[in-house]
Amino acid sequence: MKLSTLDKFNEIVIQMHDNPDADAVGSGYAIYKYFKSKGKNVRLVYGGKMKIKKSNMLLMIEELGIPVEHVKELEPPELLITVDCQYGEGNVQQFEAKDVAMIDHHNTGRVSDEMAEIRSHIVSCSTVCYDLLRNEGFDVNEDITVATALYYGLFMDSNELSEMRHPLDRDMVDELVINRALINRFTHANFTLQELETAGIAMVRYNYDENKRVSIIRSKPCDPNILGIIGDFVLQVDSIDVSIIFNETPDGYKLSVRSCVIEVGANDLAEFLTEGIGNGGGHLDKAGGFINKNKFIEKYDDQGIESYLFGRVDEYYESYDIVYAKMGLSDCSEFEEYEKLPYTYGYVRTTDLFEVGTEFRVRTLEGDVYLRSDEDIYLMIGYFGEVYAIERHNFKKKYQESEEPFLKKFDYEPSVMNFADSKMYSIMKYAKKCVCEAGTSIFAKQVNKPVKVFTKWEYDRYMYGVPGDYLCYSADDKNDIYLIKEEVFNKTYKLKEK
Ligand SMILES: [Mn+2]
Repeated sequence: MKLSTLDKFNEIVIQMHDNPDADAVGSGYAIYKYFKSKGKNVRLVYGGKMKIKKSNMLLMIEELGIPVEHVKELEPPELLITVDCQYGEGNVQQFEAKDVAMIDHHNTGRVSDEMAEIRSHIVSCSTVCYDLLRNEGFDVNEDITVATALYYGLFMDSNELSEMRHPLDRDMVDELVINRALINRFTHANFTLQELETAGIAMVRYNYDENKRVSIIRSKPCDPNILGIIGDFVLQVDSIDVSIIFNETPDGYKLSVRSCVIEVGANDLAEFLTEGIGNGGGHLDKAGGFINKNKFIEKYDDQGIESYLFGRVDEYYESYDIVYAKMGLSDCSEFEEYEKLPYTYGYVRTTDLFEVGTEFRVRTLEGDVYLRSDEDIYLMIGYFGEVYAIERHNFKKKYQESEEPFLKKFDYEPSVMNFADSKMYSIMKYAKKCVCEAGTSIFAKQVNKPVKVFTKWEYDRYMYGVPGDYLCYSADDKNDIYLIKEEVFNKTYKLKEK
């Protein structure tokens, strides 16, 4: 959905879920400001029995001057927009409206269309709003209260930024100019005494696997941030290396994962625990995730969530391989030669982006990579918009360069940040088409257990492959080792005929 498709409406009500949290208020306020700037008649409301009473929320609304209204009934507006929730769901009072739009990041099975923007891989609805506004050229930094509200929304939905999953979440943190002192004040008015008790009870009832040094703790329904706090605390126990804290929500389970050992990336474990039934991710030490209840039941029937988690952790620990590209592969016997299918990709000359020698960061779906612009370094833009660096001589061997612009649209547009001015630049502007030369080949094998690959490029983390993905190395550089997702591989390579 493009936000401007809603510009044709004049009487607009933005509705947050009942008992709104920081993310709902941050999202609602930003969207409210957008329509205000268009001269619309707009209101920001929530329904339900409860009036907001958490002290951090009251502070947020008061200090940022957010015009939130608690309503019992509503004159049907021309357009109702639900934010951080979806019309007709249990957590949002249903009001009549002539038209309804939705902006959300919860996974209910509904997908985006011209009246809905639903992105469940994004950790906060505030991030989704930030992206919608950015696409309209609306400068969220023009008003510090808007930037601060969006930031606080993301901050609270990502356990104080520790469980961010998507590069867009990180872009937003980098770009927003906020009132940090205020965020600090909100943070110290975060929990109620009752929540302190909930945390205490959860910690007393821990489950523990002493061989793996893993603890799994179920908490009563609570603010998701409590989970992270319990996790951080539990991880300080001398005999615990990894902790998983979870609670039940109306539509699923919210998880918080913590790890203090390098062999277990909290983000990978969160992804693994939620694979196929939700989504998860974050950082190596702190991560979060969500399991959709319907999908869980569909796949695991009547298995209890605790036993699922313990079983899944076992699977994760069972084995994964580690590959250090700089050291090469010890055994290449099972690799087969594959041919790249003719396909048009994008490429960018790093010297088109910045002057030679400029240090910059490329942000991709797989993580950040640090580079220096050089006539010899190109960036490739792959099938799903994934970006990776390639040396010019290797590029020339594999692809046919053109000066034609590469105009493909991606879900996440890869961006680069120049360290000199800390500004972000879209690389798509500089992207040109290239077609892979027939006969370009690589060696690959499908992996049957998880693998962690430390590539020869300086990523801030390892690449993580799951069974089904392909471990590859290029025919002319045995140290150029990397992973390709099964889905991408099947669409872009075929077995070479002998
Ligand atoms: Mn939210």
